[in-house]
Amino acid sequence: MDYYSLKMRASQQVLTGSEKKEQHISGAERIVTKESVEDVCKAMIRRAMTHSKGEPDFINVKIEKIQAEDIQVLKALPVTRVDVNSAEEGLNWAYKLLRDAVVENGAELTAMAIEDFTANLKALLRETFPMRGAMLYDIATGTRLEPDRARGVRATYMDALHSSEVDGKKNHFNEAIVLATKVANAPGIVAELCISDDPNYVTGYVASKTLGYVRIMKMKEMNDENGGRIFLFDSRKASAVECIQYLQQQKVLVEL
Ligand code: PML
Repeated sequence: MDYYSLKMRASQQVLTGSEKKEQHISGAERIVTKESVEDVCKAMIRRAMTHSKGEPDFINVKIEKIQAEDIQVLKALPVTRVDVNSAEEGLNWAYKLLRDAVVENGAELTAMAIEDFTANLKALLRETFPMRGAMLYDIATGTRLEPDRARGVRATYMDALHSSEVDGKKNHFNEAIVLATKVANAPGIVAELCISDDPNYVTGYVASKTLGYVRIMKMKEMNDENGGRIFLFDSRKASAVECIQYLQQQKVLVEL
């Protein structure tokens, strides 16, 4: 069977002072069969043109053929949820779960001492807010490993298996479980923390192969556009090059 990777990104030029800057409006990606290519493209363009962030003046759609044998099929991480009464409680849950994941990984050897762990994470999270992609943080050395710190690392080439449906709307959960499953399976990844940058979406998650995908129902206040992703990585288990190569190049379909 022939598969195609479809990627869309839309942006707008905005004037900040005397400088023109490109502002991201919308992005989406799918891996679909040949029959769905046209309809999915149409839906992606509709998504870009009707986005609440504004009307884009640049839309790029990239279509690439993929060989079926180059696709890795993964089982989705098991999903659980944590209901909380406040964003603070949600964040504390996230820090605790990440601590558990790091401890299981052999905490006494990490540069992040357990008592400093939460403070460290809070600071790292703030650093991710302006980044487009995720932070890749090495728990063995306490250093950031993204080749481009402003851009971060982006996990790409993934979709849900058999998801040939044409849906122009963003479904945060569906897209996130696919991404989190791919990330958790990347070489050297210990865990992931995600808070959405959508000001209208307060649910986030912590994920790892051992924790599964833990939805934390509130991790920030409504109307807050600060969000980010941190990939906790262990350089004793794999090289950063190997991990980034998997995140950015390996084609993955996730069985939900
Ligand atoms: C994003 O906006 O890309 C992050 C989505 C997080 C989804 C969390 C969930 O609903 O499980």
